[in-house]
Amino acid sequence: MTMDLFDQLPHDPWIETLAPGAVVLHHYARQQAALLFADVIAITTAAPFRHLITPGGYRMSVAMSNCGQVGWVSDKQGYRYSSIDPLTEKSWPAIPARLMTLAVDAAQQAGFSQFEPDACLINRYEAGAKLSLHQDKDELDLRQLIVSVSLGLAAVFQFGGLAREAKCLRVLLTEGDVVVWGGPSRLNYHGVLPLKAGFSATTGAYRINLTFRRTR
Ligand code: MD6
Ligand code: FE
Repeated sequence: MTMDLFDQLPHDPWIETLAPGAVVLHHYARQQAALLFADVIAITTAAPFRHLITPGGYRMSVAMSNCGQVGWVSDKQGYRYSSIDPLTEKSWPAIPARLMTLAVDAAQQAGFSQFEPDACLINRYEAGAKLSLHQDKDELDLRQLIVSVSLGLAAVFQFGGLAREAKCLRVLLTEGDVVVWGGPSRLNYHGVLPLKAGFSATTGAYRINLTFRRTR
């Protein structure tokens, strides 16, 4: 009998299940990372990254932008989706074809057909930036999944339960990792721990995360 050591390693991309309906397709988009980042640069040239102010008056450490028919915005009035970028007072740039194809293919890979995102929120983390535990619940139809794509520096993603107090799993999200998340865990609390300083050949000093959603 021959022992093939490669058979004992996870296949690339390898799939990790976080909870019912939530999987990580590790490295799924890695070979496309530089092209995806070029799309992010084009989008954020038209709709620049900005640090939103939460309804409570705090400046978010993560810088954000959007593409798609609507974008996620926050100010003293609250969180909402808006078809106009309040910074430029124009529509958001369209979701580029390469990003759209990636999101739809990843959803299908995870067993969800029929994903038609209308919004993509873009998060940019610098060293020390974090995203506190939250639920994504500003979308109209919470049966719709979310597809998340990470580029550049790695970060620790916390994935909890339906109560803020529930114990969190910790998953390292590295370049090209895609999280496909829907079904019973759609409203689970989640967050990102403060980014460690580093250098990425793709993004330099940053981590970029894209979340594709169907908002209405
Ligand atoms: C991030 N992601 O990874 C933040 N939300 O930077 C999210 O908040 C998120 O990855 C909903 C679904 C997937 C996500
Ligand atoms: Fe989220």
